[in-house]
Amino acid sequence: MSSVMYDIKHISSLFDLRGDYVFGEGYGSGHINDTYRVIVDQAGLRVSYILQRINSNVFKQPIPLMDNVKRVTDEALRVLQAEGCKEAYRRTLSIVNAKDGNPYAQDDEGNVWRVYPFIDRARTYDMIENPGQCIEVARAFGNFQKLGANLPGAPLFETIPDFHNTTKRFKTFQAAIAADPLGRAKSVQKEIDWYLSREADCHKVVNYLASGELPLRVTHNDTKLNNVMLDDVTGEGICVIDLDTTMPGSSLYDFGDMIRTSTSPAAEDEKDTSLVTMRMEYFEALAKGYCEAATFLTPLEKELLPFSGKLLTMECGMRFLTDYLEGDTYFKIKRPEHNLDRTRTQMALVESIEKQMDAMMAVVKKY
Ligand code: ADP
Ligand code: GN1
Ligand code: MG
Repeated sequence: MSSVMYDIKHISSLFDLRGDYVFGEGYGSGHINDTYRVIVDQAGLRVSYILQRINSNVFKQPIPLMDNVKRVTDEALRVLQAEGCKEAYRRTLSIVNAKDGNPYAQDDEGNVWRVYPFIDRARTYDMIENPGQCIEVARAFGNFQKLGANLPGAPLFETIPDFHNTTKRFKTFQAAIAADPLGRAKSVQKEIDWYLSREADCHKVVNYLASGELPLRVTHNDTKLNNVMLDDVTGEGICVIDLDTTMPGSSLYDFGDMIRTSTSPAAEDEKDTSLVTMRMEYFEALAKGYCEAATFLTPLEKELLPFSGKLLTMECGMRFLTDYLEGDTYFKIKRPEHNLDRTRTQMALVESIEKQMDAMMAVVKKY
């Protein structure tokens, strides 16, 4: 949650919530936006909404971003309703407009806010609990990509340019080491050298995309475990959320981040890195769920599925370390060395993936 206090009651009043404000509270554990649960009394019935401040340090153009979100969620709703889904509004986010008719509202400081209906009887998980959840998560994101493949209209707006361009991420990392504004580099030389030694891996997918050997698709680009809601009763992956980075990308970015966030028994910020490991049973469940839904994958995309886990974990670790060197300006932190702890878990996970690459390849061949 942001350290800044906002007047949630006032901001809620900018939206067409058709009820009397009851209360609002900070919600969730995302690293980027400020998320609140707001409860209103609608003619005697208590109804919850999600109210979010879009992080403008991260998303420089929140209004075209909201246009993306509107296009994607409108299409999801249209498809669900055409299929006769009885709970279409539980299976996609949908935008609640502001009173002026816009899909967002701006406060007096220029912050951009949005509201979604609160998805009930479902939750997100920060830690994976069993391989069955991996199947659900991978299927949900695979189906989301299918939806993206049929999205009508012009390409989506690139909300963060070069978000997964690991060649550029590597250059930014090198620049942070050179600038070293807080003099932190010398204390993390081991970590820096570890990432620098893996430069070659950073160029692989970027080069395949540039040559056209890998296709550009509409991808979610932030497929961490807690960006999909699982039904409380059935465990089904019912709704993909956090759509801010939905834009052109590679299927490998999405699958890679699922491996990063859904195969290890350790938290992203675990201090004891000996607990971090890529569990094959969980990887197999991801591969199964994803390949069943993502029927469009090319042979090269399939071949690179195991590598995608290494790439996205490395990328994320490098981003955490860059943020640590730059003074923790991007990811929310709750303790001084939070980004450093995150950096180290990602290193341990990459090493675990590296050791199991051949076995992961054998698993992918089954699906
Ligand atoms: P961030 O970009 O900061 O990760 P998210 O959009 O992922 O923000 O939201 C943070 C958390 O809030 C999610 O992990 C989820 O637990 C919860 N959340 C977001 N949208 C909804 C919703 N519509 N219904 C219920 N919970 C939600
Ligand atoms: C951020 O917003 P959230 O918490 O779902 C980040 C991802 C990182 C992730 C690391 C827009 O995701 O790219 O992989 O933290 N989102 C953005 O946990 O940078
Ligand atoms: Mg999130």
